[in-house]
Amino acid sequence: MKFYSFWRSLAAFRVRITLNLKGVVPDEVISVDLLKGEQRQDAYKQVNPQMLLPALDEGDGILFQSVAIMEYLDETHPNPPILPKDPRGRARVRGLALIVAADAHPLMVPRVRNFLEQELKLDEPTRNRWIRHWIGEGLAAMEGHLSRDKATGKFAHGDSLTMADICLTSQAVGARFFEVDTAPYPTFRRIAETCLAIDAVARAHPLKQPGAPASLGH
Ligand SMILES: N[C@@H](CCC(=O)N[C@@H](CS)C(=O)NCC(=O)O)C(=O)O
Repeated sequence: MKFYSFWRSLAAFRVRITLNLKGVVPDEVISVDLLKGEQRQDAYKQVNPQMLLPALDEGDGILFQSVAIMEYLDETHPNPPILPKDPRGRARVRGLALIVAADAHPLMVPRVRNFLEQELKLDEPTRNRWIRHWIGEGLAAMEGHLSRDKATGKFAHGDSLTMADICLTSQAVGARFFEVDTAPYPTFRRIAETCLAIDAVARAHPLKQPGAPASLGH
């Protein structure tokens, strides 16, 4: 198994958590440096034409998109499960996961930030306003669901960790990277803290990966 990853990638973080939870160790972790734009070079474009991390290769065709990869790992390594058994629960967990993976996180990735800077010529404070706005919208949406729904427990769905928690945790770390205060979202924050205290999650943290700085300096 080859895992294409980068320390800072929040989508790769989601897959790292899943791999750790399931005790799967890739044979090779290939770092694609997003800060140097390596994802747009031919070598990686051959791997993933979308030029995004993460990607997983088990020798029979590339897997891409973190949610699809997490579900694949859940189906191939069922223990511990990261989706509930019941259809309604699965739909809720997928919905919460997609608030992050499909709606909030895609608005803050390098290709969007680069376009805002290089094509739209937005200065750094304006770009940061964009990023923080969309992070805040995602956090508010998550908090709205989590705080009102009886299905929320110790974790986002009941008392065991699911794909919703994995995505939630990635966005909590993203909020930290961009200095967004999560205090207005107490249920979200509580669950993120619970998840980050779990060894499989803590070990997957972006700042714990090879090549990562000790901190982001803020
Ligand atoms: N929806 C995708 C998002 C993938 C994504 O945007 N990955 C980022 C890193 S977290 C990336 O590779 N960005 C490269 C770029 O924006 O140029 C997923 O969940 O896998």
